[in-house]
Amino acid sequence: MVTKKDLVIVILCTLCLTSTLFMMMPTRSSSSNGVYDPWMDLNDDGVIDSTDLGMLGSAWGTTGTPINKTALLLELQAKVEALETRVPKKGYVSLPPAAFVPESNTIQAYDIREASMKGGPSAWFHAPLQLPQGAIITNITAYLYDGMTTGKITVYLVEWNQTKLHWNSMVTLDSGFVEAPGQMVLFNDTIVHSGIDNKNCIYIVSVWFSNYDNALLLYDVFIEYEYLA
Ligand SMILES: [Ca+2]
Repeated sequence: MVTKKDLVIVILCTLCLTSTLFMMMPTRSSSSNGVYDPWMDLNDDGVIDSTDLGMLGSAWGTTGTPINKTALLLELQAKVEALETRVPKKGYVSLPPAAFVPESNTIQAYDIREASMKGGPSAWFHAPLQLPQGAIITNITAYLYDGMTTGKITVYLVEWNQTKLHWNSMVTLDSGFVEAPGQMVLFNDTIVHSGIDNKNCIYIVSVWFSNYDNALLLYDVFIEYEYLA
């Protein structure tokens, strides 16, 4: 509790110190001892004057837990440096044909030597995708062969949200019905719901073959992502 008597003493002390400081200023500023100390500049205005002294006077007699400001500054600096060094790392997942499970009543064939698979008619294949929690999928590439003008292969990356009970299509790659370019590399870096949330979601790569034919083959689905180690 600050009494009136204390207040009067503080004001008198403040006035006394202020006038002393003003008297000292010309001498001190011209001497090597008058070095500006930012810790004493309480209102951070670049000058130590009566305002800082007044603030000190207002707080006169109060008590509390002291802070080692230099240690605090060094601790904050260390934390900032640690955050700055946490640059995202790149990760890669390659799904070979053998990673895909065919749906029932699907004709399918895997050629291990050529690392390819084919399926049909209207065949679905699915492969689970397990990535680190918090990873961001940046792009997906499908390596395939489409030599059919009447057939195509479609690759889907989907997310099943078990909390909200609905599917999210993240990206689709399609070789096209009309085109028959042969060897293809399909690439897409526009991924929707690209952040991996393993707590609430599961992730699946699904492939659809319109026909069972040597002219429709899937070789590899390649996924690139970023994560903080
Ligand atoms: Ca085609």
